[in-house]
Amino acid sequence: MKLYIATHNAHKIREISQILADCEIISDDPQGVEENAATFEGNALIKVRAIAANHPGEWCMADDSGLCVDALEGEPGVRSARYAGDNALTKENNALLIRNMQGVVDRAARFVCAVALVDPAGKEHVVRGECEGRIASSPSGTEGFGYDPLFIPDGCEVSFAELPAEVKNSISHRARALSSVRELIVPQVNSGG
Ligand code: ITT
Repeated sequence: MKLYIATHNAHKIREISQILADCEIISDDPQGVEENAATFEGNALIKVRAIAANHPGEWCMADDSGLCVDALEGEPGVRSARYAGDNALTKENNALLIRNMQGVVDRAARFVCAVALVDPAGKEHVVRGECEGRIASSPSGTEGFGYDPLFIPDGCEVSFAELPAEVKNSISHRARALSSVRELIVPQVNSGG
C-alpha cells in the first residue's frame, strides 16, 4: 500500500522505508508550514495536515521527533532540529548539546517520535514511540543522523551511530511509533479500506 510522508528529511524517509518495508513510501514536501506547536504530536499534525489534501483517499503521515534530556528539563525537545538556532547544522546542534552537558552527572535522555496519520476516510490518528538512553560525553559513530552519535540507548554500550541501521531500526523511538502505525494500517488494508 502507498503511504505519503510529509517530510524534508531524507534520513527519516530511509528509516521509515526500512521499518515499513512492505509499504510504498512516497515523500511529499509539507510546504510553508511553521512547526510552532508545543508538543511533538501537535507538530506532527501540522505537517500531515499540510499534505493530506493533496492525496484524498490515501494514507498520509508525518513524523515529529526529537531528543529530550532530563538534566536540560526536556530540551532540545520539540526544538531539536533548531537547538542551536534556526537553520542550524547538525554539527552545531550536537556541539551545543555537548557543551550544555559538560560536567552534568545525570545523563538520562530519551528520543521521542510522534507520528500523525490521516486515513483514507480523512480521520486523524496520533501515536508515539520513545527510546530511553543516555547522552555520551563525546560523539562516536557514523551511522544514522542528527544526535545519533551522542545517544547511547539503554542496554547498549555504543551510540545509535555505531549500531547497524537494522539494529537502530528495531529498537528506536521511530520503530516503536511505526509499530503502532502498522497496527492501525493493517486492519484497514485487510478490510479493503
Ligand atoms: P521534517 O520536519 O521535514 O520531517 P526535521 O528534520 O525538521 O524534518 P523534526 O522537526 O521532527 O524533523 O526534527 C527532528 C530532529 O530531531 C532531527 O532534525 C534530529 O536532529 C533529531 N532526531 C529525530 N529523530 C532522530 C533520530 O532517529 N536520530 C537522531 N536524531 C534525531
